[in-house]
Amino acid sequence: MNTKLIDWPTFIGAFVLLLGVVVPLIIFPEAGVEVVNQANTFMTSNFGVLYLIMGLLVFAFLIFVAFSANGHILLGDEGEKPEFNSFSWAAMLFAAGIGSSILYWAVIEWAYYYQGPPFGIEPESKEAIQWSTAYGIFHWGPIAWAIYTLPALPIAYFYYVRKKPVLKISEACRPLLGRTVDGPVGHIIDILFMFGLMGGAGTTLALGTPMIAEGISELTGLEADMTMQTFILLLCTAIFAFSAYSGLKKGIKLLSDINLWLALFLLGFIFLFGPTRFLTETTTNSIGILMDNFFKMATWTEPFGDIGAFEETGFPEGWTIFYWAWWLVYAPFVGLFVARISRGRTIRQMVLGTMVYGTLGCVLFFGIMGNFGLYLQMTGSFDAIGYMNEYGAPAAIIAIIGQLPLAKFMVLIFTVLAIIFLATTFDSSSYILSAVVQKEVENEPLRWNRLFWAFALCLLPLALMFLGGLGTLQTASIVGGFPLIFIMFMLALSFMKASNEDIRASEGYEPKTIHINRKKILERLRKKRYQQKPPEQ
Ligand code: NM2
Repeated sequence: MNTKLIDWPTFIGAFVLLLGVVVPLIIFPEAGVEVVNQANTFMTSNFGVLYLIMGLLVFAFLIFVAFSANGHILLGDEGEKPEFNSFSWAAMLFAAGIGSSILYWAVIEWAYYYQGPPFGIEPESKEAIQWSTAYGIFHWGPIAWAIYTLPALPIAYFYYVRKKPVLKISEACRPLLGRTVDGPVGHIIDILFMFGLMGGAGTTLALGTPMIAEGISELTGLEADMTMQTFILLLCTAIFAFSAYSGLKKGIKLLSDINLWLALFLLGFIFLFGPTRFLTETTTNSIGILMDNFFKMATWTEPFGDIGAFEETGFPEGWTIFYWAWWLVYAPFVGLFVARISRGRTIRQMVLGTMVYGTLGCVLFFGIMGNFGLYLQMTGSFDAIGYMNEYGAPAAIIAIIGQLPLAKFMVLIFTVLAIIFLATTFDSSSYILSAVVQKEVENEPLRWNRLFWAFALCLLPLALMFLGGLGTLQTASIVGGFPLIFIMFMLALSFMKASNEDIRASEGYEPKTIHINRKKILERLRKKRYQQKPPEQ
């Protein structure tokens, strides 16, 4: 076992932090639930607005970058063409950023909004239906994808412009922090990034596992209990471990490709054999609602709830704030990946590409799967909400899929899809976690190191599932995401600093202000008109 390559302070720091959270939760589950819920309320009610402001600022910043001089920078050498065509690029982007959670939330998110809408709207009213179709797309839309893209800016810039491969987030802060990243500050940044990612993956794995368990239970008749859930988590780690260990590097790539086709098949099937027109119309309509209310949704803090003027629903804390935190904890990790696949694109293409393609992909899932559930509910053919309130969300998700023609087969496809998604989450997260704790990475992180983090990743979701409750799962991301708010700002500043310096230093660079000479233009126009005149007879 090669241990010389390991950056021990980061390795131990991150693992101790993880154990420091998980062990007390398992030893004192009851007090644990209490503490976790208090942490959730404390963070979201005091600092919730910070997450919302961060979301808006990141969105505005990326639009600014895309259309500024910095947006024209090519990520590569002069004249280089994009390494991947747009379709593969978008597919890889989606595969990296999206996991089993989209299967979970696309199917069921509307039911939560319908029962607990924002803006003081009557639950289960006609108005609530409208919002329930739009909010899912919002939480998986342009702001969310902007959060994903920001860390890709400095990382891609260092990779392809300054030609310095970066695998650590601390390294991406170097232009701003200088030498200090070589000391404890750098370790702290990396540990916080790892802690966030473990929190985010914890939320993903703890949501996905019970859903897979329900799918297997539906197919085999076995009970979806904690034993089965533990077994599933270990199975997914094992699938991944096997492919990592046997050197089947292509194994995971193959799994992601299978996943892409299975997902397209599932979406196509629901769209064609489900209520096609309803799905199309409702999705189109919800895009309109989203565009009309984009900023209202992005800034809804339920401001009058605290003083009793409004009934307090906890909508922003339970949803928008939680979601921004959840995207945030994955952001540096997805950023590393987006950077890697963006060689030969301009910064503007990379930024607009993630925001547009990412959002479109999510619209497909939510528009087709979510509105299918809504359709069943509205037409009275299946009471998804009643089912959810009685048996829980994971069971309701499987039951909704079970309403399709060829029910068993579709549940099988859905479950396999979720399992592969989960295995690829283990693969990619453990890759990054192990790479961050190494001083150097040649081709691949050390095998034992990777397996270590893959198994470490099981700990938090096991504890969270054991405690139970959606709020508990959300807390992992919300708490883990908090320090990342500040790291995001550092990443943005680092990028601006480095790229502005280089732009200024570039030979022949001239500021892009164009001075309009009105006189000349008028003259030219006059000449043109004269030329166009038909020759006089
Ligand atoms: N996000 C996209 O399981 C997953 O889909 C991982 C979750 C941040 C909500 C990402």
